[in-house]
Amino acid sequence: MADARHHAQNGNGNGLIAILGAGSLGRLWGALLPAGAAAYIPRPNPDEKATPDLIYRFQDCQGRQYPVTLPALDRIPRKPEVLMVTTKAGDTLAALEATLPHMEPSIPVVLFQNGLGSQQAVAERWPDRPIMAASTTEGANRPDIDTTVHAGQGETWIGALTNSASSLVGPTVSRLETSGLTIHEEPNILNRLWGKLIINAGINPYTAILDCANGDILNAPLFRDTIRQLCLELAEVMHHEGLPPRSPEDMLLQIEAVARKTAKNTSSMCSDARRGKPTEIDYINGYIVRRACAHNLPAPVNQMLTEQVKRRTPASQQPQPNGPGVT
Ligand code: KPL
Repeated sequence: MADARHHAQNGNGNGLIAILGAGSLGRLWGALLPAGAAAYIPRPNPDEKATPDLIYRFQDCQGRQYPVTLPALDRIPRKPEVLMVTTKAGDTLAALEATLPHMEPSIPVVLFQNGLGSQQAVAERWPDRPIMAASTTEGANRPDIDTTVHAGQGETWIGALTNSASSLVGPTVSRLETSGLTIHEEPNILNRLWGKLIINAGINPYTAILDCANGDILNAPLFRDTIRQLCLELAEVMHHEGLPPRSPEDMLLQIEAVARKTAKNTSSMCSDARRGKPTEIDYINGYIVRRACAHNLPAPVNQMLTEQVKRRTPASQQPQPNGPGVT
């Protein structure tokens, strides 16, 4: 198998793109960015002297497979010029606390987390750094530990969260476009992230509780009996957050359309729950509950789904949300 990445644009002369978080999404970008342009940031490991390269098999959307070797950042003499953060929402703040002190204050940081809450916590923690958030519909999964599959071609939107990020969104998008993926500048990234939150709030917890594929929620009594109320709660909270109005009816149609389109998929939350891993419930329905609370609004369906998903996850594995103060 030859490494099919486009060596022509190998990033020589440019700074590196550093990837923090080597899950499916981080490995997807690691495979698609030009060879030599990206490196991964390993977890701190005091026992290990030499950090190994990350070696895995990558399968593209056409089913072609090739090997990828992603070097560890600490073994490359070039400085990173962009930091992509592809950690789980609940791990992000701690991962950045360990990483950012070693990075130039001017490096653009692009947050790829699901849901909401973790991105604002990072922007509040480092308000003077150029922090951006990304919303992506690229689909990637890892059917086994050594393989990453690009399961569905999507699009990515990137927008500024802090003032100093505003002028850097364009250059960062151009740099990441060397992956061949479709990326847009997004002037209102929070609104875009709320759009994705609607879908995740209306699909993910049901799949985790019912332990089923996305399409199977559509006829389940739990979904049918509560989804309208969930959409009403979302519309109220979004209105109080000052976001452009969206009708609960449209939200329902959108949720059902995505559940049908991805009928055979196992959602990220169902997959985490099945593997006994921490889910991102605190950044999806749990975030909606926290925002509802902040506006003195009831959110009983989001609350019930949050509690039921947590009941499925062992207590020791539950993530800690970034606190009620996070907006
Ligand atoms: O984004 C998703 C997820 O699994 O987190 C959906 C849209 C539900 C697709 O599976």
